[in-house]
Amino acid sequence: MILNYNEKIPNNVDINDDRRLKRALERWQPEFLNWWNELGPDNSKDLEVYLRTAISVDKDGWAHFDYVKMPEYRWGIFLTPSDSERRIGFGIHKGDPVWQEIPGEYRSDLRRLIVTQGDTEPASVEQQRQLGKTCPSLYDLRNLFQINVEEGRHLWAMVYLLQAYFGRDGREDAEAMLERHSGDPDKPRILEAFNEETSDWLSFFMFTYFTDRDGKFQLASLAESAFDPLSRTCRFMLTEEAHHMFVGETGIGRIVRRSCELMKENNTEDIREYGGIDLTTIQKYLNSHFSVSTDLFGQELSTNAANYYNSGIKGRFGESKIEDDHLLHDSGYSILELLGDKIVTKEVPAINAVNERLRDEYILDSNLGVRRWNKIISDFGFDFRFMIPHRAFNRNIGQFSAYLTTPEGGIISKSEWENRKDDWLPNNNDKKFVQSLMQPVTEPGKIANWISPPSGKINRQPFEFEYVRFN
Ligand code: BYC
Ligand code: FE
Ligand code: FE
Repeated sequence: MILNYNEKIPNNVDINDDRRLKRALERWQPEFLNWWNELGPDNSKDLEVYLRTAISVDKDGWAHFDYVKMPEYRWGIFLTPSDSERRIGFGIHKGDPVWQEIPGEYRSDLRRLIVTQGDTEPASVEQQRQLGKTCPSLYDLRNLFQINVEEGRHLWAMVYLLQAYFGRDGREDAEAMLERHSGDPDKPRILEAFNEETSDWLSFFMFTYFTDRDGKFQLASLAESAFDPLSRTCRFMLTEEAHHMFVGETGIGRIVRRSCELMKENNTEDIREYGGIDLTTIQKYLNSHFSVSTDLFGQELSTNAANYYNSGIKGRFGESKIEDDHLLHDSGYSILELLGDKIVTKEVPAINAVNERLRDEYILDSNLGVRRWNKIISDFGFDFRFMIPHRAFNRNIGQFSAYLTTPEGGIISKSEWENRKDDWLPNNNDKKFVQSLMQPVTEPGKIANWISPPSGKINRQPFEFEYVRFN
């Protein structure tokens, strides 16, 4: 299915057939552009960026590459093609045809999920607003902007659902998406991980590795939804998400490679004076981003999640591939629990543990890239290994938020935490050092000293390609 770009708002959902919807979207479009110009990438409006634009929603060959000025990017509304045979895969409505309209009793839950999802998208753009000024190369600058325009499109995806299916409430929600801002003390973004500025590129790569990965798991769960337009929207968003996580994984991998080179050349682990980021510091950033992202899965035991599951509006990751009754009325799931000062496993009703199960899958998936980073280190012959901290470490949501632990998950006192936290999380010194490395490199083919060049290409263009033109 080829997408139509002749429309003011590119789409494959026939918005022309619905005058009220079209009006609402056309009214929202200039507000979105105002927001982009005010809170999107700073000082970027005249840059010509070699961007990928979706031209079809098919799995293969959906992308077109060209230079675009970002305010002229064609943000649109794209859903994967509908499958008229699709049936609800789980919960009490299992086996029924999927919904094209929202049953009244699920309206508020669905609205809340869509608003929460939508809110994260512009939030991430706001968080990354200043990063372009310190890019390590044009290749990286282009990847940052690609992610930013796609997160903008993800906002469009959720705003479309709100405006098409939730009437006046949805139109108000769409406005509010542009009124809450990351880090705003009065009107912050909804989820905590989206209220901190991403102020350096090590944080950016960790964010796209760990936090965009929450996006992957949440979107995949929503892609199972009985509400078909939500499912189809999320399926298409997932194809874009893959690139965001790729940028994170390869970004960290390239930093690790460069650090290992500097360690080898200078015969020391302490490579700061040679302008590299020592592996210990990278581990601290990993600890921080992993733990903040782990919070995004909610409480271990959640009646919200149980209700979403029962009613069919949010499923499990890979629901159709799981072999069970897809009802979860009498199955169990084992979770970690605190018993005194010990962390033990405990069997709970599976339906209450849907959030924790998703967090489990997320942690498994997070480990894969970490293993690849460790392989780089071992190939250099060094013994250092990155480790994903225990899920109890540094948490703000869920039962573990009441406790302080080591990265290994050992429960410790407040005074021990105060003594050791600077060894586990980036301290002011670390942040100052990392920030000191953030000097822009914008000459084609050149790269900052703290990161190695990419091995891959973008649309077969080499690293030396002029990915961004400054006119
Ligand atoms: N922060 O029953 P629970 C992405 C609240 S990332 C603050 O566990 P639920 C992206 C909760 O609201 C993907 N509050 O909640 C990445 C509830 O409040 P009430 C984003 C929190 O609803 C990078 C109470 O605690 N998508 O796309 O099952 C760049 C009880 O909790 C938090 C989604 O999140 C928190 N972290 O789970 C760009 C998907 N956690 O009811 C983009 C949509 C919990 O007591 N959202 N609370 O007032 C959801 O599915 C759910 O809202 C959550 C929370 C999984 C987030
Ligand atoms: Fe997104
Ligand atoms: Fe993303």
